[in-house]
Amino acid sequence: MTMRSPARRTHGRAARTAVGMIAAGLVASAALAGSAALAGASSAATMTLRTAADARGKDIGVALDPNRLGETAYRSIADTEFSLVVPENAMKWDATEPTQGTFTYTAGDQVAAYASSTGKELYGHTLVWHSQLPGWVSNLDGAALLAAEKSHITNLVTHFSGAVSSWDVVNEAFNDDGSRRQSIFQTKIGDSWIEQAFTTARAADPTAKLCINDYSTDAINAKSTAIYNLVKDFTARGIPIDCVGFQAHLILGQVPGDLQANLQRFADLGVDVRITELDIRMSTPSDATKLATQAANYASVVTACLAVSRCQGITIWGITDTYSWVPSTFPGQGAALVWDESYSPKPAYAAIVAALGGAPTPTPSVTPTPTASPTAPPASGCSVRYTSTQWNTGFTASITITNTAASPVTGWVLRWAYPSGQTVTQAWSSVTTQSGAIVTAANAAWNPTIAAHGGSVQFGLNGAYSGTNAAPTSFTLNGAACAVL
Ligand code: G2I
Repeated sequence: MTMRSPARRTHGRAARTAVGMIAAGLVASAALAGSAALAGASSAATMTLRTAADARGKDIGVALDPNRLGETAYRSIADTEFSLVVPENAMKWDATEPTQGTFTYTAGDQVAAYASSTGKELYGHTLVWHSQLPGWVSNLDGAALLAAEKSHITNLVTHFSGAVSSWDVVNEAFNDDGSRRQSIFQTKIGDSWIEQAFTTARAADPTAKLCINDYSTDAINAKSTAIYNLVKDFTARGIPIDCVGFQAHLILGQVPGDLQANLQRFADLGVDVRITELDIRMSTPSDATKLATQAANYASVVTACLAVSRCQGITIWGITDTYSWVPSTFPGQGAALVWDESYSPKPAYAAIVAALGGAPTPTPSVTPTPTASPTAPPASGCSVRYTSTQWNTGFTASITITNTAASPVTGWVLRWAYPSGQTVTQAWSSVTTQSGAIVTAANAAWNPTIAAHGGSVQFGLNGAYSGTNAAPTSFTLNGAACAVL
């Protein structure tokens, strides 16, 4: 069998992890220097999906449309949040070989250049797929089609050799019942079309990882078992295959309970696994309850991947809901991605960071070390707005403190009691600790001041609850009671 561990891929992972380690080191030094507040603030200020995933040694990827890179928000999120890009459409057959033997790499090259210039891994998608085929392919007989398949693979893999670290060589080759999809490749070439594709790709670039990719294979079911059996068969016969992609185009509330076990059974065959096209759709419009469920669902997928050491990472199938493929394919459904149509992060964003272990985690047993000056005067007027969205056993809260007094607050400590046994698991933009029901949130190093006459600060937290999740009914700011909005 031809398993391998490409040096280029390993270097990329090591480099990104090193960045995470440096960040962690800075946090540790700050804490050692005696400022837990600074530690929390550093971590919160720099935390992105990418820094959180890097620290866990996982890729966090996005399907990219190079035509959108001119949009500031799109570009900025792509730049900051992701460590891997996959062209959503730019490397497909219709985009790259619209006329037989004539290859157009313009859009694919744009994605490759973007990945290279921003230090991201480039994942190739997809070499052979029954969909988005140019018309000329359908006119070929079996022998000509096999020759065209090999030519297409050889040209693409050679062109992107050294840039693409892994390829979806074959996409969506199976039916839900585990039988082969009756695509043009299957009907005209026969069963061997898949192994011919993998062998051809390996010959064109011996260092790229070669994957098979499909949807509705996230659970243990007839379709995923068919791919499992293909991997076993290829491995036994020495046909190259390195990885299996699980698209995970999921429906709200329907993350398979056996996702982790499914990933693990493939990993146990000796191949890498990856969540390749994650999105979680809902009936539109969205609302706070659906978004909270979606956040929990995204977190579950991340948690499953983290639990499987051969799971390379998670790729989300786009940035903003505006450009998602979902509404045009499933009318009445959408809101499937992590950023909404205004590019605002949805609750799923914080949930993914939290699942990656990225947000600063308070340690309840440690005595709080607020940065508020002991001499800071009690606030003479303040109000607090506390909102939360919750799912089964978790919640995300947003807390806004407004200074209604005539003088600024410099150094703040907000305290409240949780009425129904809630526990804080992560917090950001504050240094938050908990002792029993009492939560103490102090300013981070960078946000100590609340301006007079209506200035405000906002911070957030994730928590766990059981049964009820009642909001706190009173708050004190530097010891003085605040109005509750
Ligand atoms: O269908 C969702 C995904 C399922 N797995 C394989 C993926 O490659 C697939 O991605 C989608 C893209 O997100 C869509 O953007 O594949 C679709 C094609 O089946 C893509 O849609 C196509 C439109 O159908 C075309 O009309 C359009 O010209 O995108 C093309 C480029 O914008």
